[in-house]
Amino acid sequence: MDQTANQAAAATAPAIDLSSVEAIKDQLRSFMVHSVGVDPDFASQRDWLYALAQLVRGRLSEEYLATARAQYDADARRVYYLSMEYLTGRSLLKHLYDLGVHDRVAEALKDMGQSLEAIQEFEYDAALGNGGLGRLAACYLDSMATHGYPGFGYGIRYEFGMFTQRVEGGQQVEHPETWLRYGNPWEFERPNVIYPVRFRGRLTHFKNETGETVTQWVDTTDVIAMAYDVPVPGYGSGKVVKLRLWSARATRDFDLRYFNEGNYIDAVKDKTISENLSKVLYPMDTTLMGQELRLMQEYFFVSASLQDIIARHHRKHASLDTLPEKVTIQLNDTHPSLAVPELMRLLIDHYDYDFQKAWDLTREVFNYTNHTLLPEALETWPIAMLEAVLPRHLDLIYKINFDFLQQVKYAFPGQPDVLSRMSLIDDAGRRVRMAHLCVVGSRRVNGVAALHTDLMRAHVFADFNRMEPDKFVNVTNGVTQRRWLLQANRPLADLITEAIGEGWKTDLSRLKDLEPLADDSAFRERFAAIKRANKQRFAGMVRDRTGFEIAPDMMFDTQIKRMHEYKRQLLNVLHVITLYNDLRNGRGGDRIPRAVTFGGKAAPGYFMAKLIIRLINDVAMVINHDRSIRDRLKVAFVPNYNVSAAEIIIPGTDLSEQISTAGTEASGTGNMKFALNGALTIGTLDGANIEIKNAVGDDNIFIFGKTADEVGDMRAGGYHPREYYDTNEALRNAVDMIAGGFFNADDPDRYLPIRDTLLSGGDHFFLMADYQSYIETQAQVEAVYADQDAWMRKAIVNVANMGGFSSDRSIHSYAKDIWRVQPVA
Ligand code: 26V
Repeated sequence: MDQTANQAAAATAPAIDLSSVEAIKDQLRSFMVHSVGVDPDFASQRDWLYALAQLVRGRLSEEYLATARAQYDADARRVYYLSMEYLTGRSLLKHLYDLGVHDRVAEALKDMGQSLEAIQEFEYDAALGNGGLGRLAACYLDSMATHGYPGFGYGIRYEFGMFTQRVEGGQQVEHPETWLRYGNPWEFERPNVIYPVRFRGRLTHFKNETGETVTQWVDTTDVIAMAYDVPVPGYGSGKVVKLRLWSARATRDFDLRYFNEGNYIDAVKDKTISENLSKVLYPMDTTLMGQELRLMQEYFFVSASLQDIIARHHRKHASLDTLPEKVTIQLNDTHPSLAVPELMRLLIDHYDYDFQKAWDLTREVFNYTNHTLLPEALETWPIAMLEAVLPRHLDLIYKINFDFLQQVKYAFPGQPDVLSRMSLIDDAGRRVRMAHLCVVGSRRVNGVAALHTDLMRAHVFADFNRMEPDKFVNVTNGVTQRRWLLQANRPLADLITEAIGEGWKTDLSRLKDLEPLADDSAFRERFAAIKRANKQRFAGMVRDRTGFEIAPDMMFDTQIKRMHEYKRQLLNVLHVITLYNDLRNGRGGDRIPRAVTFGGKAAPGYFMAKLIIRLINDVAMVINHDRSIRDRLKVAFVPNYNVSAAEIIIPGTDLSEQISTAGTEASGTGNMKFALNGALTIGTLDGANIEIKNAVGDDNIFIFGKTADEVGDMRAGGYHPREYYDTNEALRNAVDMIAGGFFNADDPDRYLPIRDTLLSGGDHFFLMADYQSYIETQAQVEAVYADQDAWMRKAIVNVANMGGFSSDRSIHSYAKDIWRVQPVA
């Protein structure tokens, strides 16, 4: 068939019909028989989930094909988002809302004796990410699809996503997450979309006919990357962004000879080794582990993606000269940094470009987002490892570095120390600095919140910023209101729509129209009733997962995020213990009853983070069982915090804890989700908290603690945490109870390491310095909470001013300032 005939065939293919309850029912039965292969009269809830997903996927496929064809026909400039992580969560409800068929489908299922709410529980969370960085990537694809940007995501189809966390004896225990056990109903397997990815081997050099030295990478060990496509629909846009995830396959599968050589068992053994590449997501998001498998994963993903991008470019364009015109690539942190030398390698070794021309093209294609300033999270790879695994890339990195250091010499004459600071190579440690490679190889580099970008320019990339100031820009993070309000908090979404119309769903700035309603007592009552119902639901989850009872008339105070010392869950615990002491000692008569909930995973090898989880559980045991405080304080650690848990916890929270040491949390995005759902924030002047404060106003947020500048000065000028302990009795009591075995009489020394980090280990994250300010600010929170009218007024003002924190705003800003891409009609 020629192309026009194909087009006609696609247009006449029987369409999925979701326009009526009856049509949905007919097709659900049909998919149950033809796709799931089960008799509808005997189908389980999981069977119904799969039949429904097949039906929805069919519609998404139609929309995707139309989107792709329009982009192809328009020869649109495309943006490729390269991310090792996508923290999607569940998709069913999201897709139903995007397609505008949620209520109709719910009704169809009800007619058939099923419940949408019940069957959606059978979907596994797609947890192909650690935390903020992966969730951000998911929000960004949603916004690109909603607004019709020609976006395309690349990632890895990990067989095991983020581990499942269980709490046993108060401690975190990791279990593998087998999310693919029943198959992923959303993906399209593409056995024909495959690329070889090469590793190891050696370099040979020879002179060609024109006398130039040519380098060849030979004797490599190869793995095949095979594609799986996941459609990401926009909201009401009919547009779909493709997320292409790579899975590793042994080349042996494609090489029958190998099996015929007789060593069948060895052949199969080799196969499992190469297929390990896409086996598991690395579950540590800050501490670096210089593991070869991780390096190989990063390269595997980058190489397949670039080969695919070039193949797509070649469908329309004969030459790669036009690559920077048609393609822009966003590097989500340094994890895909090998894309820079990989594109160089492809241009030079496969397409005959000379170094300079290849470098000019490469630097026009890439952009890089930095997501953390923590030194321990900045990726570097040992030179020796690169030499063994990717010798050609190391060779090109040296050449890039040589060329770059010439520019540095020119820009900063007579300053040899600048050369060694800016070099891509850390000579002392014999390592390659991946962030430097990204900066040098990119056209734009962005931070993820105003403060973060400032700090990035002033510290980690200060020299680079002096050399190329226009390269560095800010794009503050955002979250998609389709998942974090429409789907996660339908009652509030409906109330808002009733009040101001539906515009907010694709233009969050419209929420501003809610602001006058903060003074409307009838509106406030409805808003409060919704919060109460959401708290009830949250309390149910706490009961199911911990056995603890928390009551909706308590203040629900929540901290959910990865467990990390810089995020200071321990500061929260110090407040909880202080509160407990007040209550025990009769100083708490007029205190507001509080339920303090924690949730978050610790990296499996992160001793201190795991110890803090255990402390929270020990503290919870003692406080929750102390009858003397008469249910005025409860503490819970909710196991296995993930996207689906967040969808219940966030709408049911009154007080959002965003208490990182100023200057450490790049942006935070949970802070935005909470405020969007009418929680008030207690937080430091860190990351996007600062911008949230500017948006909602000082009276509608609780700010405490040292500023980033103050923390910086104290670090430089000598900080003495012990002085706070010596002079603050409440703080001393709390620390002594932790260290003295008050919460763990069975093993009283358990928490000595916590006291040591605070008192003798330098208290790296300034808990002691911020304690008093935090305690006082928590008291102010209670004073406001005591006046529920005042509280609800502030909560509504928060919602009304969250317009700037939509991922739509972020994406429009990337599109305009960084990518230079336009929506395709
Ligand atoms: C780092 C590493 C290091 C090597 C092993 C695997 C791994 C995986 C992830 C990371 C990234 C850590 C950086 C990160 O997640 N940053 C968070 O990004 C959010 C989105 O921009 C931001 O809101 C958070 O403040 C920031 O901590």
